[in-house]
Order: sequence, then structure tokens, then C-alpha cells
Amino acid sequence: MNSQHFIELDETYSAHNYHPLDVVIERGDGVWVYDVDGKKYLDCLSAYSAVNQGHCHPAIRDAAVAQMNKITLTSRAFRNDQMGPFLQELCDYAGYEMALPMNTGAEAVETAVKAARKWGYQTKGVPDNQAEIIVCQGNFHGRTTTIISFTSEPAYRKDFGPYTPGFVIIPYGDAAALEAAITPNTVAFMVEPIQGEGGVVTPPDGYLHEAANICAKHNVLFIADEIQTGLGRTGRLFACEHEGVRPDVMILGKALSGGFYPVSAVLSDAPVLGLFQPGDHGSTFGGNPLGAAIGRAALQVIKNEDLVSRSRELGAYFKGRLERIESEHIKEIRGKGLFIGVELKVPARRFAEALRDRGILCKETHKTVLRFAPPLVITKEEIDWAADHIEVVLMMD
Ligand code: IF1
Repeated sequence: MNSQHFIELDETYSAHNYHPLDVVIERGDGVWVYDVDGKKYLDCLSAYSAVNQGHCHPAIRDAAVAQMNKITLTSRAFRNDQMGPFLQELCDYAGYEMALPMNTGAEAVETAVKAARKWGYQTKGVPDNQAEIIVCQGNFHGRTTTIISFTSEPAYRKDFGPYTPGFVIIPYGDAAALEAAITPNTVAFMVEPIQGEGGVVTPPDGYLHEAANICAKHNVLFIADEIQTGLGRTGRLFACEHEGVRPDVMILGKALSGGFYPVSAVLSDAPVLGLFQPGDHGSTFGGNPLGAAIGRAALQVIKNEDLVSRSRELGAYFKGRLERIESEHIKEIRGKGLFIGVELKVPARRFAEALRDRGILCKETHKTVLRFAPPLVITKEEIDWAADHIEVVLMMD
């Protein structure tokens, strides 16, 4: 079967809510993926940072298969022997008291919104239904109706109203704007430490630290959405660590499962997550034994293979190689660790297509930004190989 057959099926039967590059992937192994025609590509997107551990990591696969042979789903009506150990290992690693497991990133963001509002009403004393949450321009936190209510990207919200009230949008990277936006009803400030979809936008140095201090001063929860930046992607376990910030609430997803299965979680301490009572939140699949077993193995791989240091060192190397490219198309190179954005002065799509033809998969974001975020198991030699091709492609007219 050649690619065209599968492309035609997608075009006929799938809603057209994406505009993918026309490469039909059949299998993956580490940093490499293979299409249905047997052609091999270096994956520089990592499923938007969900496969930090590399595609089909054998240790995660073995844990998944072993768990599939035992039990996959119990629902939270009963307990299982995987969720508790998973959350203990996760909380120990991340430095929090408690966690609430969900599945997709958007569900975890919704969970954090509910947790912050509950804390606002029950602990801070905000009057009923008055809670406000501050978010940033250029944010991306998911696709649910509440989350798209506070996006600043028209395409993500148009024709999906009516919108959920209770959110205030301020400029990203501007701590003074945060302080000015806080009212007695503000329960939380939710922020991505580096904006992914926004185009790998890194805020000014000191911003996260200052924002966290402002939140503490005004009794406002600092919520970090580390769904994309967390678990090693930026060269630290969490991107907030670059500025020594420990968020009050941390949202994780994507690489929490190494890409095997949707696993997300909200982490915090008892004063916030301890407010949940039986019946006020839940999910059929959240905390299921298969997801939990996969999550345990996925975290173990990050530790065992020292992926955080790898990301820091190889990310600096990769960025250095890109910075040496003397292309007139390049406007700016941003990012930390293996989370790199190359902003061009021209639309990026044709460069992504040219790279695909040379066996490198990446995706343009915000029309002019090429994002390079390979699995953290990439080697220096593979980076050199990729950088050589990226250089040739960016030197095109
Ligand atoms: C799409 C972008 C990346 C996220 C952060 C929550 C979520 C995401 C910081 C929601 C998801 C995704 C989803 C995917 C494309 C993608 C993306 F380009 F749209 F922005 F990664 F950069 N917080 N990001 O990045 O997690 O519910 O999807 O599990 O929606 O098209 P999810």
C-alpha cells in the first residue's frame, strides 16, 4: 500500500481539523519513524513532546504489555495496585504531596481550573461564582470549550461560543501586567514557562520568578502548565526550575506516558488537592492501571537514561549548530534544552516540506516558526546529521 491510499482515506473519512505533512507513518523506533513506503525519517517533533523517551521505548512497551496481560481498567469505583505507586513515584520525583490523575492534557488543565476555583471559594473566601483566573496572550492549554474561551488565537475559538467567563488575558512576559490584573477575586495565574504553540516563546529572564512572587504576595495560585515543557524537554526536569520556581500547582501530560497512552496529572499539595471530595471530580480512565504502569515506566526511563541532562547538553549543542547557519531567512533562534524554535522572516511550511523530503520531520507553528524538539534520546551524531540538512534547506532561496 502506498502513501496516497492512506492520504485519500484520511481526506474522505476524517474531519479536516488538521493540515498534516503528507507522510504516512507505520512504525517508530527511538528517534526514527518509518513510512508505509519504507522511507526513514528523524522525528524532530516528538508528537509535540509526548515521546521524549523515544518512540516505542522497549522498557515502557514491556511494562505496558505486562500490565495488559493482567488488568487494564478498573474504574475508580475500585482501587488498583498501580495508581498509588505511580502517584507516589511521581510526587517524590516532582516534589509534591498529592496528584490527581487524568488522561489528556486538556482534562488536566480543566482539573487545575476546578481545583483553583474550589480553593478560591473554600480557602481564599472569594464570593460564589466570582473567581477569576489570569492567563497569557498566546497561550495554548488545550481544546475544550472552557479552555478555548481564554485563547487569544481566533481560529481556536471562532464559532465555538458561548464562552466560559472567569478568565482575564494579559501580555506574556510582563510581570507588571500580572500585578495590575490581580483583583480580590483572582484565584490563580496559569502560565506556560515557555509557550510552545505560541512559537517556542521564552519569556524575559526573571519573569517566572517575579510572577511567582507576585502570586505569593497576593494569595493567588501560580499554576504552571508543563504539559509540553516538563519532564526534561527544556534541559531541566521542569522548565520552572530554570528560575528556581516551584509552582503551587503543576500540570503534566504528554511525556508522562512516553507517548504510549494518554496520561496526565495535576500535582499540588494538600491545601489545594486535599479539597476534592468524593463525587466532585473524576474520569472513567483517569488513574487506570494500564496508564499508571506506563507512567511508572516512562518516569523510570527519564531517570535511568538521564534524559534531563541529555536534553540540556545536546540542546545547547543543537542550538549552537543552528546559530552558526548564515541564512538570510532566519530572524531569531529561541528555546532551552531540546526545545528549539527557529523563527523565519518568511512562511516556514515549505522548509518543513523540504526537510521531510530529506528525511527530517518537523512542523511549522505560527506560520513562520520551525520547531525542533526531537526525542531526548537523540545522539550528537544524529544532531550533526540533522543540522547539516537543516543548513542546506535554510540556504534555499
Ligand atoms: C493540538 C500546539 C503543541 C499543550 C499545553 C495543554 C495541551 C497542550 C502547553 C493540551 C497540547 C498540542 C495539542 C495538539 C497540538 C499541540 C501543540 F501546536 F497546538 F500547540 F504541542 F504545541 N497544554 N498541545 O501544548 O493537551 O489535551 O492535547 O493532551 O491540539 O492540535 P492535550
